[in-house]
Amino acid sequence: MVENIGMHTSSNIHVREFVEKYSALCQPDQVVRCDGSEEEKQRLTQEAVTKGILTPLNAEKLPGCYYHRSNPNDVARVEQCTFICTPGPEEAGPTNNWADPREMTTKLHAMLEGSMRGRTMYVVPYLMGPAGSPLTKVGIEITDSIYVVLNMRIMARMGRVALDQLGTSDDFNRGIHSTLDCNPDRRFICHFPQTNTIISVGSGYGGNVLLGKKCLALRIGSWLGEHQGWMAEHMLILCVESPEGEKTYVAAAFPSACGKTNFAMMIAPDAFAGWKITTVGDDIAWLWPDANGQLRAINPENGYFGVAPGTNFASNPNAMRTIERDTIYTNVALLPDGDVWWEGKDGPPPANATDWQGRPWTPESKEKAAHPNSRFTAPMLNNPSLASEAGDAAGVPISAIIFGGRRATTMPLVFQAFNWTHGVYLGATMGSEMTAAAAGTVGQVRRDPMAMLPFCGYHMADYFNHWLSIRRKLIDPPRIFHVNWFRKNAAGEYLWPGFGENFRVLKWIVDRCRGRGKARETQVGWMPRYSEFDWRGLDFTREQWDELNKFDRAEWQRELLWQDELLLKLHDRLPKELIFQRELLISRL
Ligand code: GTP
Ligand code: SPV
Ligand code: MN
Repeated sequence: MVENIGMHTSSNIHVREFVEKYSALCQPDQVVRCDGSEEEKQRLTQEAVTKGILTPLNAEKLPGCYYHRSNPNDVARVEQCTFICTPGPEEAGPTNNWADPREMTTKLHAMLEGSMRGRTMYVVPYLMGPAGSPLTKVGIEITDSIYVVLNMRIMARMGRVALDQLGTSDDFNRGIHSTLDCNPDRRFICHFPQTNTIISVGSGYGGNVLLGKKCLALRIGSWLGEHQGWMAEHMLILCVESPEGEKTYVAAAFPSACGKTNFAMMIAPDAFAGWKITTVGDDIAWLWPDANGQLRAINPENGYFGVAPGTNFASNPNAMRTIERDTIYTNVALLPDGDVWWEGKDGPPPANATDWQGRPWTPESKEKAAHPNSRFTAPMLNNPSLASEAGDAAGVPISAIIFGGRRATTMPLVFQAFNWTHGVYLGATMGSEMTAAAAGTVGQVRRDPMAMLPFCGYHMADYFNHWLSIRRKLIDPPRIFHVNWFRKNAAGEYLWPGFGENFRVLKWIVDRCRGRGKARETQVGWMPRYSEFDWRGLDFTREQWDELNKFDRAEWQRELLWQDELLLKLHDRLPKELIFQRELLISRL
């Protein structure tokens, strides 16, 4: 007999039916319905510690923080195991894995049958978006992982607040997650947009299992957005406030592990006293044209699931302060005193550590102490630079959209699109080197349109069309830009200091949006002249600038051929605007 713990059985009959259906299938020993309370957090945390799922960290240095190691075979998103299950393959398009929804459901249900015997099933109601926002969505995630519950509690508005918003409606995302035996051969992350359902099995890691994040807020979200006239994007949202108090909101799409969290939490260099950057969101934006033709955005999340390596008090002090308390650390290195460490943290490497796989580590060790995709999960409210607007149901008005990739060659520091359509072309043809955030070949350049290649829940060409159609609902569309912080010289060194210095680029972008910044027209777009950049407090020579922004015709020709890889795949549905943009670029080159 299934025992009920926690909150009263939901009064929503659709939630009840959903939970009953999957508890009958998965056959857990008990069902725990989560209410999001502090008492519940304490109880589940204690249980996770008892079971060895979490290790308490040094209570003085890191109060309320815990450490987790995932299975070494399960450390990142797995794109080859991710499926969009629409009635026909053409809806998912050539950039997604497709499976027949009925066949896939049968296969997954067979794996789920009895999968929670001896385990607890947790029912996690959550909101993506601030309560009361027109775009906010309710999700119910069923999971057998206490780690998932405790992460969801940080990443989303979890518990009673979601059931209150749901009322008696059956309009909620149904998420089912079971870790099974964490076998990569039985790992599937499947999306069923038609029934607003997600089933994830065989993984316990991040974007595979925190179903509100990439699965609902991006894959299902993008599908809903296309049908309902809004956009779900892999974007940070920030606010730039000038010393005079002028606020400009900017959204930026960079692929996974390409700098969104850092950019969203950036601090302007000392020379720019009075300038303030605040964070609305660091990973996902939901955008919609409002009744006045203004593009607005909310961050649907409530926390940060951020990359640890490279995070330090010089690169991202706001993140360092954010993760000082009430944070879950996954796959970083553990120090003897219960502190944590990762490559690129402040100070010299520790003399002794335990690596992300639980093995002894010293600075002489050949392997990294922290996994390159090790992460922190931290509450948004911890962020010292949190924007006061971050929880606003009405969202913020967006003035600029930035696309950017990780490119060692070809791409200059920053340029501005000639117009919205050209900007959509820039986003659509964006390339970036692959990172450790997904299983695959790190460093290899691939096309990652709008940083959404792994996250677009429908046909990528229809997605481009959707971008173009949004323009028709905007009176003064955001200006669109392309940036690259990662260009290297022949010795393999970065040509641009990055991090806080990216503020100079941001300031130029804000000035362009406000009709103040100067630029020259180039083959690829509007670019700042060396003399038009604000260099106060930084010694960066014209020669460095020229190398950083060098236009190499041969590289651009190769770039155009690379774009064909993607454009040919999408050709039968590709909007003609993008074909024309490509032709225009060729003729300018
Ligand atoms: P996801 O959470 O995977 O979506 O990643 P993200 O886009 O938020 O990337 P994040 O800000 O976490 O940065 C990823 C890595 O890039 C970290 O190791 C950073 O230290 C590094 N990084 C971020 N910004 C810069 C930059 O301006 N220059 C350089 N060289 N590295 C950067
Ligand atoms: C990303 O890979 O873009 C992330 C981490 O933000 S995950 O939640 O695992 O997708
Ligand atoms: Mn991301």
